[in-house]
Amino acid sequence: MSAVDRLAAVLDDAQVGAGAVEQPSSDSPLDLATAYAVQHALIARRTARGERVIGLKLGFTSREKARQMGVHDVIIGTLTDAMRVEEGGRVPAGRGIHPRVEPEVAFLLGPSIGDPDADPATAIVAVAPALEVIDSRYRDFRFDLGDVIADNTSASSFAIGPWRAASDAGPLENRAVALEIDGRMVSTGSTAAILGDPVRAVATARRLARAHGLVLEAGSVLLAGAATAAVPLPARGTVSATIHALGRVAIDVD
Ligand code: OOG
Repeated sequence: MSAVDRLAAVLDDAQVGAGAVEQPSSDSPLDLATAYAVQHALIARRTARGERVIGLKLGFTSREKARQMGVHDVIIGTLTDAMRVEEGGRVPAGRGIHPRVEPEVAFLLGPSIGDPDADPATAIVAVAPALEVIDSRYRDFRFDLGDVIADNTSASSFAIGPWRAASDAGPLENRAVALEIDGRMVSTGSTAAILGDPVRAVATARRLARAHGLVLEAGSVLLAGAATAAVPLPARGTVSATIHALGRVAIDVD
């Protein structure tokens, strides 16, 4: 087994068994190409078990998130159908290692995503509020850039609220975002925190996907990255994200 496959197996087992592992960087840092190769090998293990890739996600598109984690480059990860929780659905709190939750904007992409000459914004078919549960497989939720890329950007699960057609969603560049737990406000922000305008996530994802061998195709979901710092997922309760004039999405943790 190659070093890449070995690390993918360690991270995969850590996710399945909900046990934290040592950061590869504590030995020697992974370069970008190796880190993405590990992520690909990790996803190949999941698809071999029957999971289907349904989209991509960006990480560290907001300064607040980058500051929280001490990492400064935008990264890209892979979403599978097994990570998706139905809107209003249940997330078992005990399944993760040290899960956190963050409010996001989700995009549903259409055919022009495959056209390199098309304006990336025209690839957005629909927009929705989303919640992402992240759960680093590393001890103490600590990592460097290579570590977190290899760990599929901490992706754990996500829920997407009602889709709204892009044609009537209006400009997204400065909408209030609220994260609530059982009706208590735990975090607030603006969609402006996501690359200045979350629509920019499409061009960024296209560039990163091309650079690192990921596929962004019509029908894919794209999570644009968190609008606020992440908060610990509660042991139980209702977590919701609301984006002004776009909608609300909730999950039940128990
Ligand atoms: C990495 C994932 C970051 C985001 O939205 O910025 C991310 C992490 O913080 O563990 O998904």
